[in-house]
Amino acid sequence: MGKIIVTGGKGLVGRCFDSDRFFRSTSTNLTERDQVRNYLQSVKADGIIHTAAKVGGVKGNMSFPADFTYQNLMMNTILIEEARLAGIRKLISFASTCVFPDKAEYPLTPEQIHLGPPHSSNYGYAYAKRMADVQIQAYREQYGVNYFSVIPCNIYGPGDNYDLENGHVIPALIHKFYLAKERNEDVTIWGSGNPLREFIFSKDVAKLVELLYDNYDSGVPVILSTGEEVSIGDIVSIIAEIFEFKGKIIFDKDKPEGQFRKPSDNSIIKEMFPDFKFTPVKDGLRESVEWFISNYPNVRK
Ligand code: GFB
Repeated sequence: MGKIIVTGGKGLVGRCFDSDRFFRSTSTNLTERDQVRNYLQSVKADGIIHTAAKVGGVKGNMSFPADFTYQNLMMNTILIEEARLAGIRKLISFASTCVFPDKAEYPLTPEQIHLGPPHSSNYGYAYAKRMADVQIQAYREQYGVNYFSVIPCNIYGPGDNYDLENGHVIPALIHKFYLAKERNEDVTIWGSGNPLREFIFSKDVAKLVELLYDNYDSGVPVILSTGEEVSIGDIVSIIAEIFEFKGKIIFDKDKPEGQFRKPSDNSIIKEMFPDFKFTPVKDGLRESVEWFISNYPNVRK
C-alpha cells in the first residue's frame, strides 16, 4: 500500500491521520507552486488527502473574504495540477456544507452544489471550494484521474483553532467558557442560539475519509455528516455543563448568525458503511474540552 500525503497535517482533521500509512505535510506553502512541486517530488506518494485550507468561522469569513477566496483558490488549483503532473492517481479534496446554495432544497445533496449563490457570509470560501470540484471533474474527464471531493458538515474536535473572533463556534465557546470560569465572568454567545448545525467529530471524519480512499471511485462528491441537527443553544448548554459553569450566559443578537441551517443528505456514506458509529456530540465535546484544558495555553488561538 503506497504512501498517502495529508496536507494540513497539523490541522483539526489532518492531525487525525496518524497511522504510518500517512505522510502529514505541515510546512509546505501550498500557494507556492515550486514548493508544492518539490514536495511532491521528494515524497513520491500514491495518493493525497487534501485537508489544508484557509478556514474560519462566520465572522472570520465575513472579515477576510479576499483571503478566503485567494488562498483557497491558489492552494487547490496548484495542488490538483501538480498532483496530476506528479502522477498521483487518487486525491480527495475537502469542501464544506457551506458551499451549497443558501436557498436550496433540504436535505442538501451533491447535485445542488452549483444551483445558486452560497450564503453571503462565506461566498469567497464557498466559490473557491466549488471551483476545486469543477477542476476535479474536469481532470477526471480529461486525465482519467480518480480525484473526488468530500463535503463535511461543521467539524469539531481536539487541536482546533481557538481564535475567539475568527474561529468556529465550538472551539470559540470552549475557549470562552474556560476563560469565564478562570476569571469568574459571564459568557457571551453570538446570536439567538436558534440556528441549527450538523456537527461531526474530527476523528470520525478521518476514519470515513480513509474508508472512502480505499473503497470509493466515483466523481460524485461525498457528504460527510451525521444527519443530526443540533441548535447552537443546545451546544452551549452541553459545554456549560461539561465546565460546570454557574455564571450568566448572554445571547448577543447583534453578532452574526450565518445561515439558519444546512441539513445535508449523508446517504452515500450510510449506504457504503451502514455500521459506521458516529461519536455522540456529548462525548466528542467532552473529549474536546478535556484536550483544551490539558493543553491550554499551548493551543492555536
Ligand atoms: O462555527 P460558525 O462560526 O460557522 O458559527 P457557520 C456557527 C453558529 O454559531 C452561528 C453561532 O450561528 C454563530 O452565530 N455562534 C455563537 C458563534 N457563538 C459563537 C462564537 O463565539 N463564535 C462563533 N464563530 N460562532 C462556517 C462557514 O459557517 O461554517 C465556514 O462560514 C465553514 O466557511 C464552517 O463552512 C464549517 O456554521 O455559521
